[in-house]
Amino acid sequence: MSTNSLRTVVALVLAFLLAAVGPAQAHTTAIAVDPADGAQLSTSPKSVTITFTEAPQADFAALSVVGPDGGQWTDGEPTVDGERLTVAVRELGPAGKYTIAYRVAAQDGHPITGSSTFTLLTPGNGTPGQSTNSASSSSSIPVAAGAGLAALAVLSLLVFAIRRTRRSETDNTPTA
Ligand SMILES: [Cu+2]
Repeated sequence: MSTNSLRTVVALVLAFLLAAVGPAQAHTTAIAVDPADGAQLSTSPKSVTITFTEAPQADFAALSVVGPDGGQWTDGEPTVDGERLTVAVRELGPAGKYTIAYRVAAQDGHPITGSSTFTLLTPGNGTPGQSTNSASSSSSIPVAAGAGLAALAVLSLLVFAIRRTRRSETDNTPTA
């Protein structure tokens, strides 16, 4: 690979890095969560809905509800309808804190993630579903794509740095 193409690669990698770690605030934000953050409920909600300032992309949407037991309490896949991201919820089980976590892609591609909680005061008779929802682990939601991209970029830079170091160690002839 020539020095010029290496420079091009590095430039591209840096561009990707900047895109990945760029402005954290997306142009779209969630303006409402139902049930509201901190809500105390005596019965199971039928569904969970996140409302955004502008419609997110229909693809890549994830919405999970994880109970105090660690179980996944959503029923089926989430759907995007205009500005609203909704998922049906099973009849809940144990009383305690349930965590809602969501991730959508804005129209400009920015990921939008967030979470909130509600508390079930009276236990229900439901049983949790399988954790097939990709948003089931709230900590892994926000950065999966960005982290992968950043790791790739760092790796590329590392390879480039190693090559350059090796060249300067072995090649002592002037490069003018
Ligand atoms: Cu944006």
